[in-house]
Amino acid sequence: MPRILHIGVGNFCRAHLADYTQDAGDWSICGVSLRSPGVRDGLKAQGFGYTLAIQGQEAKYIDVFDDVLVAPENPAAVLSQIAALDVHVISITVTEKGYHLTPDNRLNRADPMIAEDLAGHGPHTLIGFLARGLANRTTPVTVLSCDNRNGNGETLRAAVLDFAEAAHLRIDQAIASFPNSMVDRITPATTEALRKQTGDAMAVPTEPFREWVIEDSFAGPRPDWPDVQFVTDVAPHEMRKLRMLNAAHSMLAYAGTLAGFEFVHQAVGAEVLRNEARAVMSEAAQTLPPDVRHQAPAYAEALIERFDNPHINHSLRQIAMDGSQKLPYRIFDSIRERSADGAKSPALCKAVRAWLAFCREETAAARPIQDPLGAEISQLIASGAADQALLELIGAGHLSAVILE
Ligand code: CS2
Repeated sequence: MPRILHIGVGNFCRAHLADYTQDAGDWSICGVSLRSPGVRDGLKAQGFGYTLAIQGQEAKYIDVFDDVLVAPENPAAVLSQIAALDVHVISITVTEKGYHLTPDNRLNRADPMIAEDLAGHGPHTLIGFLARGLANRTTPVTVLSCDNRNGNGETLRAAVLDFAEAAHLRIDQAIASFPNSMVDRITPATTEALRKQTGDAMAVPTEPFREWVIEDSFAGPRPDWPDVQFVTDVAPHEMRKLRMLNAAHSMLAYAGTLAGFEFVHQAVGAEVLRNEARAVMSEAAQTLPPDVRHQAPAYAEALIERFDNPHINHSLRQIAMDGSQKLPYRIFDSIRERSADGAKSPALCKAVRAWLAFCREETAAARPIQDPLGAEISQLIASGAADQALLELIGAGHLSAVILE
C-alpha cells in the first residue's frame, strides 16, 4: 500500500489531510511528532483510530494512520521514512513557527534549533529532517506543506535547499517537488467535554466545511483525494483565504480577547466586532487578483456564518498565539499593497493596533506572550519601548507610520 509520511500530528491534520485520505482509500499515513509522545501514546492505545466529531453531522471514525513516530525518541527512524520507497508524499502541518524563518521568509540560520541541526545534532526541526532525509532519497517524492504560510511549498523548498547548502548536503533537485497548497477547515483543540461526549480520548472536533487547493506538480503518485482542486497557481486561493479568513480571525482574536470574550462565535456575535471583521475582509478583498475578487463578498458572508457556529468553541487565545508569524501575510501584505496604491486601510491597521494592545495587556498582567518572539516583545514593552519598536521587531517597521497614524 502506498504511504504518506505526515509530519505534525496535531488536530488540524487529523481533521483535514487524514479525512481526505481516508475518503480516497488505498493509502495509509505514518505520522511523525517532532516533539512530545502524547498523540502517539493516545492513538496507539486505540490502534491509531479516532473519532472525527464533525459538528452538526454524524461523527466519522478515521483509521487511516498505521503508525506514529516520535522524532526525539528515534530521529534515525524518521530519516529512514523520509527516504522510504513506499512513501510518495511527505505532508506537513507544523504551524507557522515550525519553519524557523526570518521575517522575509528565508531560513533563519541564527535560530538556535536550526543552528543545532546545522551543527549535526538531532535533527530536531522540520527543515533539518527534510534536508538530511531527502539527501538520501533515491526516488521522486512530493513534499506537501499544508501550513498557513504564503507560498508554503516554495518557501519550504527554499529553506530546505538553504539548509542543505549550509550543511554541505547534496539533494538532487529533481527528486522532490514542493507544491504550494491552500488548506481550510476550522479545527479547535479537543475539550474534556468532547472526550466525554464521544467516549474517545483522541476525538477531534471540526466543522462540516473543508477546502483544499493544491498546485498540480506532484513528483510521483498521489491519493485520489475527493473534492480537491488541482490548479496551476494556488496564489489567488491562498490570498483569499489568508487575507480574509485568517486576517479576520486574528483581528477577532486580539480585539475579542481585549473585549473579554473567550470564543470566536462570541466575539463575532458582538455587533461592533462583526462589523470590524467585515471591514477587514472588505479591505483585504480589494487586494485580491480579479478572478477571485468577484467571489469575495459571498465568501466573506460564508465566513461570518462559519465563525458564528456556536458548536465549535474556537478559543480566541489559540488563534492569538504566534502573532509575529501570522500577521505579516495575513495583514501586513494587504496594508502594504493598499498603501502603494494610495489607499488607506483603517480596519486592517486597527487590527494590528489590537495586536499591540493585546501584547501590552498580557505583559501588564504578567502573562507570557505565546509567540516565538514573546520574550522579546514583553521585554521591549517592559522597557517602555514605543509601538514602532514592536512593529520593527516583527518586520513591519516600514509600515508603522501607516499603522499608527
Ligand atoms: C486560525 C487558523 O489558529 C489560527 O490562527 O486562524 O488555524 C484557522 O482556523 C484555519 O486556518 C482555518 O482553516
